Amino acid sequence: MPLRIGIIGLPNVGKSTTFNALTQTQNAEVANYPFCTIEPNKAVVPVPDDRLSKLASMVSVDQVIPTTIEFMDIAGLVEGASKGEGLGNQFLGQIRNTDALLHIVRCFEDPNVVHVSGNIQPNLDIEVIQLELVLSDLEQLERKVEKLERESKGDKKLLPQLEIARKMKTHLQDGSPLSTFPSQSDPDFQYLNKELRFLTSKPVIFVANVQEDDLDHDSPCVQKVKDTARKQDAAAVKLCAVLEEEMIGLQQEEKEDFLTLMGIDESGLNRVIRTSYQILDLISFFTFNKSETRAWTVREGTTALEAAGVIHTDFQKGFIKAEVIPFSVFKKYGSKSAAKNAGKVRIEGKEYIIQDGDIIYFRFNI
Ligand SMILES: Nc1nc2c(ncn2[C@@H]2O[C@H](COP(=O)(O)OP(=O)(O)OP(=O)(O)O)[C@@H](O)[C@H]2O)c(=O)[nH]1
Ligand SMILES: [Mg+2]
Repeated sequence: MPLRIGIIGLPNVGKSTTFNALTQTQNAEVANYPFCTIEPNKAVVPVPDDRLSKLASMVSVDQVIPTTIEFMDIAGLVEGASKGEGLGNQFLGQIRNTDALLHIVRCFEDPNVVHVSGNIQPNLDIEVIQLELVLSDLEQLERKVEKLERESKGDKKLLPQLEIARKMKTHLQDGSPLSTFPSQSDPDFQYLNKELRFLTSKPVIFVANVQEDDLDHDSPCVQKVKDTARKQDAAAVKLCAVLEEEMIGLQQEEKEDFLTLMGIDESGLNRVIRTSYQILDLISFFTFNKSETRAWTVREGTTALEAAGVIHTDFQKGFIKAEVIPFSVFKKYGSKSAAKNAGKVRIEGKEYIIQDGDIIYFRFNI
């Protein structure tokens, strides 16, 4: 199951522009990856990773299969969206199944692009969206509380869950997101969170969408977005969506020149993807055989046995051991056999904790 990210924000802030750039740029970079749009507003995007293509050239394999992220673009949220006015409610339902939210905030001035409330006030804009998320979660939770009230009459075991659900409801009624609910480790909180997939407990990356000439410094608007992010323990990224769109189709070198010209060292979209990995504690490991090199995504702390299962259940069932070479070591020796001769291929067991950049060969017997 790829990592899923939902894009949210007010109307006309650049969500679809960012989405389009994300889906097309990354596709152009990894040319032989089958780009797929599941639905018009949903796309699976390869995760850019230089190490993967380097590995492929070292082992002379043409087929490169990157790991992926799924992005979902929804229509702009307006005040009242959570109450089901228009299609709002339905949109929020679409992003319940995501792992994180990309909250796009407009920081660009453009008289030709209407701002819903007349002018740009990042703090207020963010509040409007976050309130809608709170209200949507509250609605979910109210239904759950009613259900638990009925069911707990016959099943007293449900009373602790009802109690925590009521506390969560009060928390939301105060306008607070569930990410700040005090008892995060309570098993009933975790159970409810998993079942109802609350929007306000998802990690958030704020994206300040700026105009071109604000890319090389933080405008007051960007500073406000970053302040808000810091207060909420969230991440923040600055980008210019229309510029990212313009970079679609450029060759790697042209792209680098373009970025230098703009005074930045990395495209905003790469940064979005990298930040998503960071906030979700995700890492990549690599495998290769005669026909393909491939990247895989796991959470930090994943064991070799679990990682084997990500590839194939047979790898897990028949797990014998894992041969591990960190990417940096592989790069130094240039091939598996050279690394082996130097005694640099480690043999690890089921409990080994996968490290970012590990190149792994699973030995299994089925
Ligand atoms: N000047 C400028 N215009 C932008 C930028 N990003 C987006 N736009 C323009 O803003 C308009 C709306 O952009 P979209 O990406 O469609 O906005 P959206 O957030 O998806 O809007 P809804 O789907 O209606 O909620 C388009 O005309 C874009 O070209 C930017 O960085 N600078
Ligand atoms: Mg849109």
